[in-house]
Amino acid sequence: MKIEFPKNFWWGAATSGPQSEGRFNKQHANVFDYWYEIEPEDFYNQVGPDVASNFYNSFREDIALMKEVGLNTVRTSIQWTRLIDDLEMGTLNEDGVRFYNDVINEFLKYDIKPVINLCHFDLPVELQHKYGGWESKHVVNLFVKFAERCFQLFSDRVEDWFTFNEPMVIVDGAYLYQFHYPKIVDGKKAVQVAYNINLASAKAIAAFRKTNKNPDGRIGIILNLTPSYPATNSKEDGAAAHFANLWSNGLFLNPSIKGNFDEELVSILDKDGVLWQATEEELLLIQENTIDVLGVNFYHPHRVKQPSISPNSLTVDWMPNKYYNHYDMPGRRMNVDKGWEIYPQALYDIAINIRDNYGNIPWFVSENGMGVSREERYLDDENMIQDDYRIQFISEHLFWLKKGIDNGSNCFGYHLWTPIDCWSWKNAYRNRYGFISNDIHTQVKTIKKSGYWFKGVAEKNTLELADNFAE
Ligand code: BGP
Repeated sequence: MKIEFPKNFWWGAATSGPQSEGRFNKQHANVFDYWYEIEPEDFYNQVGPDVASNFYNSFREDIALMKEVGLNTVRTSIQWTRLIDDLEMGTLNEDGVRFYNDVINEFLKYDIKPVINLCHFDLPVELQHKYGGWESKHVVNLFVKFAERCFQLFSDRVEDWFTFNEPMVIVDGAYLYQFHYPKIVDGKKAVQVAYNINLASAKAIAAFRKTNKNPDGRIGIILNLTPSYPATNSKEDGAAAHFANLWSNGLFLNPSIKGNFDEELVSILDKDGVLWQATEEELLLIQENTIDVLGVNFYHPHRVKQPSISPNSLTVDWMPNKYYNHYDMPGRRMNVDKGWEIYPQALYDIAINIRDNYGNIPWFVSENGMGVSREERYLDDENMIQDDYRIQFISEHLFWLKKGIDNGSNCFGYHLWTPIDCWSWKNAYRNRYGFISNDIHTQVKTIKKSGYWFKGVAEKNTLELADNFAE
């Protein structure tokens, strides 16, 4: 079976500044740099972000390898902590400007479209300590200043911009479930942070519309969408899944695309006494500055069931999961290394949801992928990782994505996480995701079987599936 994709489809991969560059020559520490300094034992094998995949030093060789695996677009992010010297004034760091100019030009030299994101969890830690980070609207304005500098410097060559990657993860990780620094547990603060990041994104979009130099320039946001499916057909499980979708997906999707927050969610947060502080002026700004394009990170679905305690019973602290419980569905397919369910059909559901409920906005899969640990298990005699499982994983997701496209969803691309195995937050180098492997001790990079395979798909713009391919 051959499946052809739309013309000019983005065949690419995504990484981020903090996960690939290394700390070399960086003026400021971000929250993860700092966290590693004070609590290295929180990171897998105590490996921190100091070297990452050495992209700061080896970007020319790395981009040449990305070309070899056929990528026509690559996303990375500009680090606030590298580009800006004085965070209040927004003054530029000379080496930071030089570095990002060189990187962008190198991508263009190979005819790879650079897709640039502005915040991939990497808030300068000084702003966390001084102002409470995203809890503060002053930090929102400093971010917009940084964003403006990026548009002024690079929008002559960069067409596709994104304000944030997975802002929901900042809310969950830093303010609810303690997997990001500063590991606060505070539902009310979490809700305010979500609002403030929505505001920061809208303000950055407004700045883009004033400073962008490129007639083809577009701006968007990258959201991790995890469709929530109820455990059973019961009314209670249905309500749990409904709330989980409003909270995990709608909190950023609605303001980003429709310019307002879902009324039902607002009234629940209000009733629970945790609603954000907002002004009329800010809400108008959010309304007027919606995105042009959407990036969707999809890894796994979310199965939910009714909460074990009644949402109306008194609890000391507000947590969103008082409205739902996670449900381990028996018989689900798992990526055992990462502990995530594999359910490619969800990509079809996402495509149809965007088509029907979000104005069929142009979107792309901005991250999808399979993290595998101890991947050297799959090395063959020629030193190549035989990652057939990754080829199967990508094929299945592309299959369901194409069904969504055939049904009218406006998807224009697919990016794997990640081009070259990179450092990953608390998990450091545990799970490998790339088309290209990286020996973290020698920084020797080698194309995996999936890299050569993907090149063929990208060149033909066609996915070829075996006759016995199982959906
Ligand atoms: C996404 C993030 C990426 C990357 C990926 C894999 O949520 O946007 O930055 O970290 O997850 O994560 P991990 O390596 O922890 O499995």
